[in-house]
Amino acid sequence: MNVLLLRPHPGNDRFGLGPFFRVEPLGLEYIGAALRAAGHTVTAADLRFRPAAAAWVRRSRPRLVGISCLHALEYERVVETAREVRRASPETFILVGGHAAAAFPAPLECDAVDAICLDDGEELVPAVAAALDRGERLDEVPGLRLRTGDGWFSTPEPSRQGCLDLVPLPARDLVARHRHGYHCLLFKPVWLVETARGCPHRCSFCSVWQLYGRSCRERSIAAVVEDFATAGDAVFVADDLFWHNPERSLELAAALKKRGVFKRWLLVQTRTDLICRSGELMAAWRPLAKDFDIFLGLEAATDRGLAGLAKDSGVAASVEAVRLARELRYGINGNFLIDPDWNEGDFHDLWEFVARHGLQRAGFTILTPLPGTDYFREVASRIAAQPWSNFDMHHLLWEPRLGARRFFELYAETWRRSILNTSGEKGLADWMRQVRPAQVPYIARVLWRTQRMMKPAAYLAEYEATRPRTTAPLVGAELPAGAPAAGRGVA
Ligand code: B12
Repeated sequence: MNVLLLRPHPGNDRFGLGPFFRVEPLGLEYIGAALRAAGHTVTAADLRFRPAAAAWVRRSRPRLVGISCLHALEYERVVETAREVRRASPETFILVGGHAAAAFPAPLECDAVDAICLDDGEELVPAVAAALDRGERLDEVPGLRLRTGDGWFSTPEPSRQGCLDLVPLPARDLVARHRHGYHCLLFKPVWLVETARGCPHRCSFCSVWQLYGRSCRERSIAAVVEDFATAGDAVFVADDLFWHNPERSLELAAALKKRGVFKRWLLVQTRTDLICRSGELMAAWRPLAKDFDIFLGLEAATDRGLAGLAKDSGVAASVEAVRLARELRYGINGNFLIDPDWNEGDFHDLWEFVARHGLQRAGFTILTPLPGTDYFREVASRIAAQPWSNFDMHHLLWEPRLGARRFFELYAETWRRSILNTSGEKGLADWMRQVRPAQVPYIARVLWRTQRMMKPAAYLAEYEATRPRTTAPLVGAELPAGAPAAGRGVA
């Protein structure tokens, strides 16, 4: 069967680190490998480079189209893409999957979509293809939301615990033509590698642990080593919590070293308390790359703030983790969350913390109830209707305590104190010195776009343009009955 896999343009990367990151659609590459193993012919298109879904449909004549939906902010674009595919080929079966689709499928339940995948795709997509091939009904394929003449219903429970080694290596050749367009920060081209999936912690803003029931699944050492060895020089590790299993992580570092793997750049994401107890591990990993960055969920500048986010860690761990990582010559990036309920003092506390610990490389996102979290379930029925593209953690979903104008002034000021401000401590020339001459136009373009984050008027204009004009809730009926009426300041 001909299968077409599509990665839509998210539609909204005007704010945040979006312009700094564009990575390959790794989930689709794994699904593509699984489909090929089952004998299907696979085409993949990354619509972020050329947004022409219909042209790809005409060219590849698919019986099945899979569309990925990673982030809640992409729901509208995913539905638009499904409509475009439907118009181009009314008989094609349209399946949507990916993190946001599985965590909260409701916004995708429309006529343009035939089914939504609530599980990993490696097993499920070939199962859907096989059923379509045999002309069978899909009711018995587990892990689907399925459109029928009587509305949407769920097929048997998904496993959500499938083995990550089912497909050892992604089919990276599917989007190889875009390799030089994939980039992270100053590095281009970049490879995305996954060694493990899931997280056992319970941060209130994160939808990952809630989808996977706090589980952590690992790929085999042999598969990961092969993937690293065949990937390029700059690697972003997609794992939700890197170094989670110390024994396995030490074993992996040793196996990579033995294979002679050495990268120009590595980026991993992890927690501060984990770093504090992982000195030996960190020392073992550091020689694997010339530059090695860690993305840390710093989240708040006070213990009270961290406790409010169920972070189960304190600022002492944040400070110690930063010290330890720097001692081992790791670069520290991170993120802080800014609560719409903040007063002026809260902003000042954050600025003071950032300055005191030299955390100007961190980013700042607005605390947002992301679909798939308990926080979302608590407040969703009282968030007024607005575009899902506002769920990019740089928009306000309701009027903040300080009022939108003042909030955005302080939010923009927070970004102005970061290294992304080219009028600040790190000027344009300093950035240019860090890249090869051929990369100067790219980095200049990215930085130029990023300056928008330092302009309160840019945020305010979007807030005014998409601010809810009615009191109709964003979602209602489909939320679990009796969801608690917590949350602050919600419309
Ligand atoms: C890489 C990544 C990014 C990359 C971009 C990825 C891309 N391709 O464009 C970057 C760094 C740019 C990014 C940015 C952001 N991200 Co992001 N990102 C991730 C991350 C860490 C890994 C995704 C990944 O590739 N995993 C590896 C692959 C192999 O797994 P997978 O994608 O889950 O694929 C499997 C299944 O989902 C399924 N599947 C996937 N696609 C499809 C398609 C079909 C048809 C089917 C059937 C199945 C299927 O099968 C696959 C194989 O098993 C996830 C974390 C996560 N666990 O999902 C967060 C995550 C998706 N991001 C998140 C967030 C919040 C953001 C930001 C808003 C953060 C910010 N601070 O600004 C921005 C938004 C940027 C923007 N404006 O577009 C949240 C989304 C929450 C939500 N409910 O919306 C996540 C879940 C992180 C978290 N802990 O909460 N992100």
